[in-house]
Amino acid sequence: MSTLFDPIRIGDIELANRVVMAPLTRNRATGQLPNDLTVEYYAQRANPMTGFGLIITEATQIMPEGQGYLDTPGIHSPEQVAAWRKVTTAVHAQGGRIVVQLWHVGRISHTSLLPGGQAPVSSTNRVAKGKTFTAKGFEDVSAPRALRTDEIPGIVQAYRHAARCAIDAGFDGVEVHAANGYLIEQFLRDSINDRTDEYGGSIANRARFLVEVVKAVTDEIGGGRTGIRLSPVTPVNDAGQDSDPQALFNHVAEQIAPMHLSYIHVIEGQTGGDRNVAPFDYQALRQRFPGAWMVNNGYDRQMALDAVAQRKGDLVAFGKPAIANPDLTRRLHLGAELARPDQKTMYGGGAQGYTDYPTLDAQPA
Ligand code: 8OZ
Repeated sequence: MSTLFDPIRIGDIELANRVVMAPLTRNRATGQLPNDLTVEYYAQRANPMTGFGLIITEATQIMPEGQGYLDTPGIHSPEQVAAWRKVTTAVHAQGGRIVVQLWHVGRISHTSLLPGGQAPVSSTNRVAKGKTFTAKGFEDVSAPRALRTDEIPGIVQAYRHAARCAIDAGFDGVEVHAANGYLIEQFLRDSINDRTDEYGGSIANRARFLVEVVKAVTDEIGGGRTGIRLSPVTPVNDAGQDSDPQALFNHVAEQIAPMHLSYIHVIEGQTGGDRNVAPFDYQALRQRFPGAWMVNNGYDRQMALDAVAQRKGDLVAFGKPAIANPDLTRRLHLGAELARPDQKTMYGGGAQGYTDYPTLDAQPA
């Protein structure tokens, strides 16, 4: 029987344990570039003897038009590849593994963050109810412009290019961010997508963009280095609820199954909140997918141990605990107390609340 602390191979990537650092937006990039603090932050969490078997980076935009918040990093320019290379080198020096999360926010953005002050793009021109974080603090998201059908191949190509950049930067792979009400979910859900072209209407049409993105990324870097994050029922970012999430996501799992992805990373319930926000049969998805199954959302030690022992998941991703516990795996192994993250330093700022959380050993007794 496998435990949370046992190694696992996911696609082409060998992991020393099944404790995963979830993607966490921290808004500390310097002009869309990871910096020395970013290197230190990920390196602190990379040694699998104490830290994570796999690190998933913070959400990282695939193109300038895909940015939605202040000071998030990109993975599309030579400068960004060079800057991320320092992160991957430091993580690998600790024996760790790291994939980059590929992100396009779609309509969850603000004109002040976009090239030339342009409108965000989406599946729709209906504005989301919600706020983003800009240079002026929290502001309402801007009204989007629905992508023309002939623009969609260019976005798919941008995912492919970003995946190539990720491999050039030394990442072990990528995670396609198809969750939390961002661009891919803006196509998936009929609570948002109001298109009349071949990217709207039926489930197959609404899933077309996701399938094209995953096909392009796997063609470029291989399925064994590609994971995907899904959140079938989360309402965050004004995603609403699809009229039939089970049928929609069953179809998604069936479509991506032949591409042999390394893993699906599923957020159970409302992201960072109620795990039972809406009924959904996650195991029905899992049965349709041949790769590793990564579960996420509010897992504590016992839930994580049980999930792997009872084979409900192959891997468990931790968000907030990863912020405050660089040695989370060691603490889980020992049954030690977990430090809690400081909400005030979660988004933006410097080293405080980022690289200064102590390990158990470094803690004053
Ligand atoms: C919190 C703040 C900003 C962005 C997500 C990328 O929800 C995010 C995000 C989370 O997936």
